[in-house]
This record gives sequence, C-alpha cells and structure tokens, in this order.
Amino acid sequence: MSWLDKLSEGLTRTRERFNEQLNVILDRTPALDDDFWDDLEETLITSDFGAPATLQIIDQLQDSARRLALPDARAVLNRMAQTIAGMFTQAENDLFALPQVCVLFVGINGSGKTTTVGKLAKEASDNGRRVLLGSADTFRAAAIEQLDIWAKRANVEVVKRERGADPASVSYEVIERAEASNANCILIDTAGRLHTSDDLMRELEKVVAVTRKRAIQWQTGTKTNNETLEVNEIDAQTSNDLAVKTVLVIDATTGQNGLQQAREFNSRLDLDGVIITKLDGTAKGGIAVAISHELKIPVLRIGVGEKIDDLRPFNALDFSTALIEFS
Ligand SMILES: Nc1nc2c(ncn2[C@@H]2O[C@H](COP(=O)(O)OP(=O)(O)OP(=O)(O)O)[C@@H](O)[C@H]2O)c(=O)[nH]1
Ligand SMILES: [Mg+2]
Repeated sequence: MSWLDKLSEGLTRTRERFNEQLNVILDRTPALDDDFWDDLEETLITSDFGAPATLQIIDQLQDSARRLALPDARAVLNRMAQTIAGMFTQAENDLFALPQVCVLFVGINGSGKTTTVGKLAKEASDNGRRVLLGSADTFRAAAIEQLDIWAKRANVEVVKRERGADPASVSYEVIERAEASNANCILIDTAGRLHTSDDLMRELEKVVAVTRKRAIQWQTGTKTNNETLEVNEIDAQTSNDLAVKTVLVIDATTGQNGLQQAREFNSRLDLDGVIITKLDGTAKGGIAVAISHELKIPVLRIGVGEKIDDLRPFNALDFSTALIEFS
C-alpha cells in the first residue's frame, strides 16, 4: 500500500463524515447562494476546523469564486483542499532532522506520548541518527517499562530512573548521558498531565528549563557539578538558540478539547510543534487544522495506528486532499 493510500485509510472516518455533509450540500443545489455558504461554514465548524480557520476558508473561497467566476458549488469544493492546506502553519524544517536536537514530549494522560516517542525512535534510528531516549515520566512504574519496550524495539538506549524520581533531574541526566555518548537525537517522554493543573504545568516548565540549562552547559563546555539547578538561573535569551524543543502530543479523538489543551500547553511552554495521534479512530481530524492555524504551530507528524510504523510525516496538501472525496 502506498504512503498516500495509508494516509487516506487513516483518515477514513473524518473523510466519511465530512463528505457526507458536503454531499448533502451538493445535492441540495449547485447554486452559489447564501444558503450554500452558510451550510459550508456550518460543515467546517462541525468538522472541528475551528471558527478562525473556517471563516478564513470561506472568505478565500468566496474570493476565488468571484475572481475566477466559478460556475457552481462543485467548482468551489474542487478548490477546497488547496484552501484548507493553506490554513496550516508550515514547519521551517523537520525538527527531528536538526543536526543536534532534544525534544520533550508533553500532553495530557493517554494522548500517545510514549507510543510516539517509540515510533520516532525507530524512524530516527533508521535514518542513521544517534538516538537516546529519556523517561521523565517517573509517575507510573509501568511508564518506564513501556518506554523500555519501545527502546528495545527500536534498538536504542534509554535513560531511566526509579518511580518517584524528580522528572527534571532525570532530564538533566539524559543530557549528561547524551553528552557522554555523543547522541544527536534525544527524545524525552514526560508524564501525562491535565492542562488545567497549575502544579503539574509548573513542574513541566521546570523540566524544560533544567533540560535547556544542561544543554547550554554541554554546548558551551561550562558544566559544573551542581545538579540542583534553580529555574530562575535560566537565561531565557541564550536558551532560545538551543535545539531543545517542546512538542505537544494531542489525541485527535478529544476534538475541541484538544484545542483547549493546545492553548494551555502553548501558553506555558511556547510549543515548537504538535503531533496529532489516533486520527485512525476518529471523525474529528479537522482539529489538526484548528490547532495549527490558531496557535501558529506546525503539525510535525500524525499518528494513524498503534504500530511502530504508524507515524506519518505531515504534508498539508496531502492531508487536506485525503479529507475530501465528495461524489
Ligand atoms: N489507534 C491509535 N492508537 C494510538 C495512537 N497513538 C497511541 N495510541 C494508543 O493510545 C494509548 C495510549 O498511548 P500512550 O503512548 O501510552 O499514551 P501516553 O500519552 O504516553 O499516556 P500517559 O503516559 O499515561 O500520559 C495506547 O494504547 C496506544 O497504543 C494512534 O495513532 N492510533
Ligand atoms: Mg506515557
């Protein structure tokens, strides 16, 4: 099966629901009247594209209809994939291909973080990267074992500590180990947490800050023996230059709640990207558009299944084209 077929298969439920509604619109009338535009707007909203992206899509399609004197509804819908693709914030480069990168994976419980780290470990290792995994989810003993299993599957090393250890100090050790082993693709799993929990979000800010601090020490060769780093020691300006990135993992089945999660995580961590998982099990794939458009963050990968090769690179036009298939 080709890559595009697999993408299309993963998006089946979203496409079916979306196109059912598009077909109702087309069956009603081919005319480009007010009802057509209202119905199209409603369809986009109920397909989880979010209000800002929906309004912009409608606006651009109306503009094209006028400029190009499009004859009917079908001609407008034929342009829609391209218009939807334009709503995504594009990645400047593939984060996981940066020469030296450390990515922290964050998100709510069960969103697919550990699975995604495992899949990416395999992908990066297949691409010849020197991969090191870190288990900063010290909340559940099973989480450490779960990452261990993925590390074995991908044949990469993993740094782990006992349950209950401070996640920030685990991340510190991960960078320490990366420096010693000269790893160039470091993937750190973190514990799931509710975006509404201030304490847990603060803990995450500390994990990121300590990781950045230790990464600066590595880069500048200024390592001290002081492991107990205070968050307020971090120089935000220098850390901006470092390839320590934060990526949110969102479960697509959560729909609009996913958008709210993304807003909260982004306001605390200034996210570098998002990975949308479980697109295979939901009709709410439109959420990818809403999150990327509203928060101006790129979609880096999409998850379309539980297996190790069920993570796909994201391409806005391929994704948008796979969403649309009206008859
Ligand atoms: N169908 C499907 N299932 C997925 C996908 N990604 C992850 N899962 C499943 O979702 C469940 C949760 O995945 P985990 O990786 O453990 O999620 P997590 O975010 O690490 O969870 P916590 O550590 O408890 O916060 C598992 O059963 C995974 O197999 C996907 O793209 N598609
Ligand atoms: Mg996990």
